[in-house]
Amino acid sequence: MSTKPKVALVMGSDSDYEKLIPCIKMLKKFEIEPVVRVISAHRTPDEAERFAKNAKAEGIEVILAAAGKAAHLGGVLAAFTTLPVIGIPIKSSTMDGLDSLLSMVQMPKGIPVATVAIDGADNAAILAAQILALKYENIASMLDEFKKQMADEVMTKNERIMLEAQAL
Ligand code: RP5
Repeated sequence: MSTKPKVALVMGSDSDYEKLIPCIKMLKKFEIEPVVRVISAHRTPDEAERFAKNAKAEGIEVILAAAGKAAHLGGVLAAFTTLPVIGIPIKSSTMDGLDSLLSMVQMPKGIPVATVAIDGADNAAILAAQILALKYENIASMLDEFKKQMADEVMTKNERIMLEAQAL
C-alpha cells in the first residue's frame, strides 16, 4: 500500500484527459499519488457528491477539478467537502475556455474554488504540492529544488540571449 500523500484529479469528461497528463506527471514528480477519476457534475451528479463526501476519509488531501464549458465540477465537489478544491478550466468549447474559467473563479462567497489558468494543469499540481508542503517536509524540499532549477534555466537563457544580442 502506498504511503504517499494523495491528491484527487477529477475531470468532467474523458475528453479532458490529454490536457491533464502533465498534471499527473507533475504530481508524481513531487511523490504525490494521483487519484484520477472521470466524474461529471451534470451527468453523474450522485457520484460527484459521493466522491467529495468520502474523499477526506479516503486520505485525499487536495482535490483538483478539471472541466470545460459550464464547468460546475469544482463548485459541486467543494459543496460537499472542506478539502481545498483547485479548479482547472479546460478550453473545450467555442469560447476558448473563458466560459470554464468564469464558471470556476466566480464562485459565490462561502464555497471557494482556487482557480488556475485555462489549461493550467501544471500549475494546479504545483499548487497542490505547495499546500501539501505545509505538512510534508520532503515535498517542501522538492519544491525548493524545483524553483532553483527554474531560476538556473532562466539565467542560462539570459546569458545566451545577451550574447546573441551583442553579436547582432
Ligand atoms: C465538460 O464538458 C467536460 O469537462 C468537458 O470539458 C466538456 C465536454 O465534455 P464531452 O461532451 O466531451 O464529454 O463537462
